[in-house]
Amino acid sequence: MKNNHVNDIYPKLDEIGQFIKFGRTQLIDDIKKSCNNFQDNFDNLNQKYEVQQQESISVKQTLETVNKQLDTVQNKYDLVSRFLDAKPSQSDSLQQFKSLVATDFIEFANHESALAEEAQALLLLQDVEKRLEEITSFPSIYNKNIVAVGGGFSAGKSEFLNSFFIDKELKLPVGINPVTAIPTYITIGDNNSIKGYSYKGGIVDISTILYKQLSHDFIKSLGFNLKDIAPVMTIETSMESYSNICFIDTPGYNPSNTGYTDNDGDTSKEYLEHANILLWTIGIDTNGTIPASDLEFLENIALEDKKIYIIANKSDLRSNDDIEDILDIFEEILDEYDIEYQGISAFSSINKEEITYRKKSLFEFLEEVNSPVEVQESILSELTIVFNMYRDAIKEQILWTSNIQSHFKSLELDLLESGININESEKVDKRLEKMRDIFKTSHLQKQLKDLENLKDNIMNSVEGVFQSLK
Ligand SMILES: Nc1nc2c(ncn2[C@@H]2O[C@H](COP(=O)(O)OP(=O)(O)OP(=O)(O)O)[C@@H](O)[C@H]2O)c(=O)[nH]1
Ligand SMILES: [Mg+2]
Repeated sequence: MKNNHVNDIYPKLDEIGQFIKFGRTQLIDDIKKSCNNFQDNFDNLNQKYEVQQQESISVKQTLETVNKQLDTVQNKYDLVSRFLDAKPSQSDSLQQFKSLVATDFIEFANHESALAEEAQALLLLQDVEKRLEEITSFPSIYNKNIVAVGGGFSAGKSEFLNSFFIDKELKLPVGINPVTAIPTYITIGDNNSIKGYSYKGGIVDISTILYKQLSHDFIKSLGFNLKDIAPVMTIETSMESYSNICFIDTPGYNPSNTGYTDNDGDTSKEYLEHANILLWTIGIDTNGTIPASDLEFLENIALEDKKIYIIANKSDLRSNDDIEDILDIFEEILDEYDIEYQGISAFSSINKEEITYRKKSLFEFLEEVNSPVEVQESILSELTIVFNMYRDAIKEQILWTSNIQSHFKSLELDLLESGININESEKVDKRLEKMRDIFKTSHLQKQLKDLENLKDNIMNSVEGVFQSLK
């Protein structure tokens, strides 16, 4: 690059040379030489400057990369420490219920001997306790019908659920490698909300940006299985319908063995087994039939009390003729395997459309299962059954004891009638007094009262648990 100021000097020097006709050409040449040297130095410096500028750009880029890596490490560290630190939410009413069962109920049961099925009653109470714990941990889920989405890895389970989301900013992570690692409950909500649940029952808020990264690859980069400390996630987002449904996105039951996918099959099974409604997804891009391993998996989960609906996903990648043929084959196999299905939908999750269906449309099926669930009523009536069992048993015992007492009375009268006055024999009198004492009903009447008190307290604590969710 030429320095403009140096360039300007040359014509001016020539002008001066002509003006001072003293033959000072030597001086002018010297000045020109100095100017040339200056130009050379300037060029050199300029080159160095450009090299340094390049170096500084590359240093900046390296710094940016390092900063990004640092951010990622920091985010991972934050996430893990938040999960480890999260405390379970405490509901006073739930604590009260637990203590009523652990102390008051046990004490009552120890004193009471009328009920033969005591163990069954305790199991029922423990089951209610477990359900109340779940309800307080997942308040957005308790009154919903659970619809689990299952299937082989990459069948398009997550993409299928994404097709219901209105806000495109929020997406379940999808991809061609095993993606879904942590089962996720999805319910309708006005705002996006993503929460992770720690192994201790604590809750961690997760940003949409971080959530997008929570794939098997991310977990692999952590170096340990995040699922061990964060076994489940929940998402609330706007959907057009399904206010009474909670979908569950599950990991593929048969992932290829990369990263921490080993127990995905167990996780998948656990969640699918607990759901009453099952959407079984098969990617018909690669499958023209129901894979044998799918059938084997389905045979191993109790389907009898479940409604199962089949999604023939990725139908956009097949011709209409192909789709009809595939659905024919699906129907044949399902019948052959005695799997009672509600319907089959040839669906495209990418295009969010149902191309055709057998038996019942997917949307009709989902509308059908979108009915309200009365959890509070069902728990209260379960508890009522337990207390009625006790009440009936105690009442029966009171009746039996009263019967014996009246027999004693009759016996006394009979003896009197036959001329034997028992009051004359102190021995007989004492013995009878003891017998009357054994067969008195006052302690049973007290148990009945205690039972009513216990019932009131337990019922109130359950109502308190539900009240705290509102
Ligand atoms: N063309 C087309 N591609 C789809 C469709 N559904 C899913 N895909 C693609 O298939 C790939 C796998 O989809 P996912 O939703 O991640 O599959 P998945 O069953 O959740 O997989 P895992 O969580 O790993 O078990 C992704 O690249 C999706 O974009 C569809 O209906 N049509
Ligand atoms: Mg998935």
